[in-house]
Amino acid sequence: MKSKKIVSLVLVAALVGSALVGFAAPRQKGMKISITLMAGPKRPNSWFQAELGKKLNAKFDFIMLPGWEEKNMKTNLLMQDKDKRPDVLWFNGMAKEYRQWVEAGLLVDVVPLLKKTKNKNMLKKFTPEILFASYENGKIYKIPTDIGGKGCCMSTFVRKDWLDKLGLKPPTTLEEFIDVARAFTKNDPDGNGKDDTYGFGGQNSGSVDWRFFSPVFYAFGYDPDQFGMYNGTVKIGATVPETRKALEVLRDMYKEGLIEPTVFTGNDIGQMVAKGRIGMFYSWQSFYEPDDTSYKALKANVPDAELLPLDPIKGPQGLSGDYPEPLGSWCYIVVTNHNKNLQGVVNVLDEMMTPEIKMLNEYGEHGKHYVMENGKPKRTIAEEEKNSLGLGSLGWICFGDLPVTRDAKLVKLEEDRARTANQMRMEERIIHFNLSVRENCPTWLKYVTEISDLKNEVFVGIITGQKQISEYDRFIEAYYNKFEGKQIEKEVTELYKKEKALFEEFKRFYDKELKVK
Ligand SMILES: [Ca+2]
Repeated sequence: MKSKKIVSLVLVAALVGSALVGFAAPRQKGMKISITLMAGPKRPNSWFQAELGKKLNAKFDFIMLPGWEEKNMKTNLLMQDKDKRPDVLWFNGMAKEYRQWVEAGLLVDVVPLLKKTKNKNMLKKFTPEILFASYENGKIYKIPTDIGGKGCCMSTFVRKDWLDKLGLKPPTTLEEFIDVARAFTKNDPDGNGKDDTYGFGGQNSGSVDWRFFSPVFYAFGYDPDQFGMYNGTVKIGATVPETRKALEVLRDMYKEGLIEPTVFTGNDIGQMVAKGRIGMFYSWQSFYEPDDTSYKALKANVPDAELLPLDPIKGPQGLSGDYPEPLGSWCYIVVTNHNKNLQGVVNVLDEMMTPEIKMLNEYGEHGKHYVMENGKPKRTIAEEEKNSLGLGSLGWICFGDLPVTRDAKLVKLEEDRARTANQMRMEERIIHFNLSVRENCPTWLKYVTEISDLKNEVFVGIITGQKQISEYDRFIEAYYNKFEGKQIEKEVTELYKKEKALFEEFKRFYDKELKVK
């Protein structure tokens, strides 16, 4: 009897021992919260999961969503099963499913819960613009996340060292932009004696993306792929007469050989920048970061190479702009009816949205996983350890700026571009809808694929000299006749008016119910 007991004690000790080996982290206490996660290394039961629980006094169950292809299916399965339904769900897209969850009563209105949180971290961060897409009839069922952006992620860039070498100034007008592009193409700016550089280039990840042509299109006021206000009517940018003029400029530039041609066939812009093939381009602001892979590779090839961000190029009528990001979010979290302590869940979420937790998520524990040098965190662990610790798991969920000193040049670039992008938004030359275009504009929905295909075929054809500019007029004719363009404009303009009125209503609700005083 006695020996049997000893054996079982030994067994228990062995089990506890192995459990401790598996979970080097301390045991979790507090309320249980399950949450689905999409970002990060997708490691369940990680150090980070336990550490987060310790900090927020909660026992977390991280449910990792699979890749982009399967995430919706897994999400649907979890939501359908009342036992497996997570307390907090991360999602993006899924408009139809979201509607079904709301109607089936699976989601919780977080308005009264957010108002009762101790520090109101979320409410302090949410502007009416950020929250508007979540609002319906006095309720909020989805919480926008990943909202750290400053309003614009892109910029025009020029090779400053090439400008210096050829004795040129940074271009400000479209005329100067073309002159610089010409010099970069024809005057051997890299000094290798070979005709191997282009004035202007852009990215093509499998299809033509007109955003990369923004310096020319925006100089004429509009984005071919975005809605904008035109003489009191909301139109798609491809159909306004100014866009025809932009196409003529691009056609002439292409004919002169100033545009790097793989922008129409497929390429990797990072490689082109790194190899010094193009002298100007429109792309992500992250190219300007000293740690950027492409910039570093460029510097390794040409030590005095320098990328300079430019204010947007001004067109003949003085118009210019940068691409404004939509003000809402691309992803959300919802609180489901699964947990018995809903206020507790929202309290924990609210305490998750702090710079400290953001720092823990990105870098781990100070002194153990990173050190601070000149106000900047520096990892002291390898990439693989970062993953095995589960760092980054709360990506696209927790928000708040990292409490670190940022490069003044980068901060200025962000502010400058936010300003020039916001100008484009204020002048209503780019309109992002919060209400669903899909639900409100049936005619647009009916033809959008055909319109887009025809536009791409005609625009690429004209720029590359395969088609005459008169093909643009045929495109417009098709837009208004075959694709019922007038009806599209009517529906989209009505949507814009409806949205403006609803936003005013929401702002009154926000000021009364949600604004942190
Ligand atoms: Ca050359």
